[in-house]
Amino acid sequence: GDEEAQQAFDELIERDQRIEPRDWMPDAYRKTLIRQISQHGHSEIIGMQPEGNWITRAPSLKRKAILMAKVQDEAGHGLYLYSAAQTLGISREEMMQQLISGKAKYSSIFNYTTPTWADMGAIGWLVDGAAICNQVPLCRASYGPYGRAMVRICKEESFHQRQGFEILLELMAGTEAQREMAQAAVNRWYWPALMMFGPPDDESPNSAQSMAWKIKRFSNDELRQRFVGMLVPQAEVMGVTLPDPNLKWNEERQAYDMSPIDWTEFHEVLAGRGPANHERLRRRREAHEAGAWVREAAAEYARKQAERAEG
Ligand code: FAQ
Repeated sequence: GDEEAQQAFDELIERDQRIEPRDWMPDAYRKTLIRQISQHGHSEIIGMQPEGNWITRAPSLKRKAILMAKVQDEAGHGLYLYSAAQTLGISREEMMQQLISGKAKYSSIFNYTTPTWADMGAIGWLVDGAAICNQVPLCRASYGPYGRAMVRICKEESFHQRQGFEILLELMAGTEAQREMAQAAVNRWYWPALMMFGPPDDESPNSAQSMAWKIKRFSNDELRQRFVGMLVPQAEVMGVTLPDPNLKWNEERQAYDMSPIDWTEFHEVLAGRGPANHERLRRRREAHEAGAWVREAAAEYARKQAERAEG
């Protein structure tokens, strides 16, 4: 019965083994995975826009080719993640409806604008950097299809982070105006990147259960600390300043002291009132509508192929 199934599930989690799509799982486990994986997929798909915005204006053919490849990788990540969520019993169509109706969440970070080329560097360095910090532990998530998708995604994400670092490094070795542009982009993206890790631990309603289920392995604040620790030496190499006058290693706590995060801004963005929420959803909706004929043609083609196979 259900009690036995629950016990088998608990044992798999306890032994650090994987839950697979056909295994019995508690409804709440299924629900939280659908929530997190679909939000993650939506973030990748919406996350194509801030950088897609610069493909036609990249400063050289080489930069344009790299940026196109990166944005294509993001589409691929979105698709693996949607596939992983589908193994839990939700359809692609339903997830897409949740996204374009504005019901689904996606990462707060993609609601900020990209006014300069240096923002491409800051996104790669800070946003992909935060993504890696958060996602490397997710490679060990207890749900098999999610953990396995994360392995490939993290490899691609590391390349993305390096290309962002390299854009900023080159700008920092350039003219005074280029250095200022790089610093301004770092100033714009630093705090929003710290917010990517989610609310502080004592205000994170999902953390305790997700950690007990071994979906999450570290808390939001732990990962945020780890991220800052990764940035400090890299900022020194580039010569950029992280925009927090109170950022300092605390020997006693073995952690960085930092200024408080402006959680009001975070909640405003989540409520749909960030700088680009409206634009992001509008463009996603338009693309979905413009793509309707492709989906119809593909479905019709599949139907004919099936008919032929039968006949
Ligand atoms: N934005 O209780 P918790 C990328 C929500 S990387 C929006 O702590 P949880 C790569 C949260 O959903 C970005 N909402 O929740 C890329 C929950 O709401 P709900 C995507 C946020 O799940 C780079 C509520 O607040 N990465 O795309 C945010 O335990 C460059 C309470 O929070 C992932 O999705 C936020 N920042 O922890 C692409 C990673 N933070 O659902 C293109 C996977 C929290 O109860 C270009 N996800 N919320 O209504 C996770 O690791 C977790 O879901 C967390 C949140 C850590 C994000």
